[in-house]
Amino acid sequence: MANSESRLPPGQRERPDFPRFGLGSFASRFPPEPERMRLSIGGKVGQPMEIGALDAALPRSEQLSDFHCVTGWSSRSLRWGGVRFADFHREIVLPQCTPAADCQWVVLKGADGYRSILLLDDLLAGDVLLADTLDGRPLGVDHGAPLRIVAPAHYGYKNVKHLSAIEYWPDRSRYRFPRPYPQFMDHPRARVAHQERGQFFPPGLLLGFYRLLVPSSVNRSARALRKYMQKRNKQG
Ligand SMILES: Nc1nc2c(c(=O)[nH]1)N[C@H]1C(S)=C(S)[C@@H](COP(=O)(O)O)O[C@H]1N2
Ligand SMILES: [Mo]
Repeated sequence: MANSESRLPPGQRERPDFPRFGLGSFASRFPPEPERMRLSIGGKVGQPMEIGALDAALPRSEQLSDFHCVTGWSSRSLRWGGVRFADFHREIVLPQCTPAADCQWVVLKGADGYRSILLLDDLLAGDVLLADTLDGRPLGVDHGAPLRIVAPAHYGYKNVKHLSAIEYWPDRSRYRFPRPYPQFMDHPRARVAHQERGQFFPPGLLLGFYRLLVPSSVNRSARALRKYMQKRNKQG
């Protein structure tokens, strides 16, 4: 497992903190009801379904993992809690929704309009969580309340926050990286160890460009969060 003694993957630099992070317009987007879990399971399935809580019978899991944003920053040894995606898939999705046998891809959608896609095989890895706690506390709106994907072997942009839908599909034809992100930013697998940062351009070039965006994106995300919290506090 990733820990503080292990070396960082290629191109990554450690940050002492774990900032809220969203590029472009996503810095100032929030889910309408971050305290309420509503997760739909769909796509090419026999029976779509909507759930309002993780089944209490599913085994809970805690893990320490490093988090790697494609823009080059990493936060180390984050303590996530939740349910393994593999357990959820096997215990809930397979028996109750029956995805078609040829569904290799899974689209993950966030309640803020964000989305990403991963191979089902990648999501079934033992360190992929449907996480609802960080550091032993329920996820805050900054880090994906009420539920997010944690897939440590994949760049941050695959780790969808505010998870609202999981869709099973045979191919990637129904999926598009959310606007205003250009397609080159979206690698189908985005494995950190292989520096699959994006498409069409070499990873070093993307990284050089991305690094320039980090300070302003971190600031913008933090400012938007402060504004959001002020508004919420006023509303009571
Ligand atoms: N719903 C949603 N999920 C998202 C994003 C987003 O803007 N919205 N940004 C992605 C990116 S680029 C990164 S690096 C991580 C950041 O997670 P954090 O804000 O908890 O640090 O979330 C990813 N998941
Ligand atoms: Mo990111």
